[in-house]
Amino acid sequence: MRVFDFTNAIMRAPAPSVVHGLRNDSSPDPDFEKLRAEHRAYVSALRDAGLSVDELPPLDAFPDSIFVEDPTFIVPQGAILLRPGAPSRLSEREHMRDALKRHFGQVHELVDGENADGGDVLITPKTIFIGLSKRTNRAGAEALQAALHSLGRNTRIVQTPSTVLHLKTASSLLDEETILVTRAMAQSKVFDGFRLIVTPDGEEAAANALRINGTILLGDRFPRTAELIRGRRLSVQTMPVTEVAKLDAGLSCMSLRW
Ligand code: CIR
Repeated sequence: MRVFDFTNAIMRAPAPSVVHGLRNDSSPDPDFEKLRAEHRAYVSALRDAGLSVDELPPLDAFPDSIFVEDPTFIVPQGAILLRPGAPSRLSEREHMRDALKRHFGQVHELVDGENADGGDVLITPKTIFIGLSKRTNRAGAEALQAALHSLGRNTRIVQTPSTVLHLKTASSLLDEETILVTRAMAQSKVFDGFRLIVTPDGEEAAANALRINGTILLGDRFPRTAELIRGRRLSVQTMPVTEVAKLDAGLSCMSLRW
């Protein structure tokens, strides 16, 4: 199954409230204008790669709503409206429904008690990995698994390392058989059978990279990771994500792609 060929994306413009987004530590608030510039650079990178980007309006009532990857999950066969595990993010899903229906004939929905964040879901050619985490519970993972099976996709439920927010905070697919991972993720053995590239010490946040067609988008603070990826003859485009990182986010979180 081809998993890097994208023609479409959904994104949401940041509202000023984004600076109050959730974070796990006491990181300072991001700077709104700088974060907006990072978001614009990301939209441009997707458009330059040939994607048609449906950019949704800002939602000031939901600081984390630019991270559209979490309330929704998309494969070319269909869309699933998830239920984010953070209470402040749950109703973001209500603001994604119309956008999903604009693009997909069939939209599956998780129901009360089934929590899953799209950040916990990694697509690989043969299997879609669903990570159990503080945001994704077993009921949510199993409901998502059932929805994906009905769309003809194979899945596996695994454990997200307890040190990270989401499965994809610590992993991203670089090519059909290679995954960029943090050391903790590599030690978990979840991706046994894949070739693993481990982020160098101090560059763990690089693990949330994003391949769009032939290019890997990577944060610009990770030169050693960039070198490792280029060493595998893959093309890398670096982007600023310093402000977004203050909200425990990276490159996959800001778009839905298919
Ligand atoms: C949150 O804690 O939900 C946001 N501040 C960050 C979400 C990042 N999303 C992702 O990794 N898919």
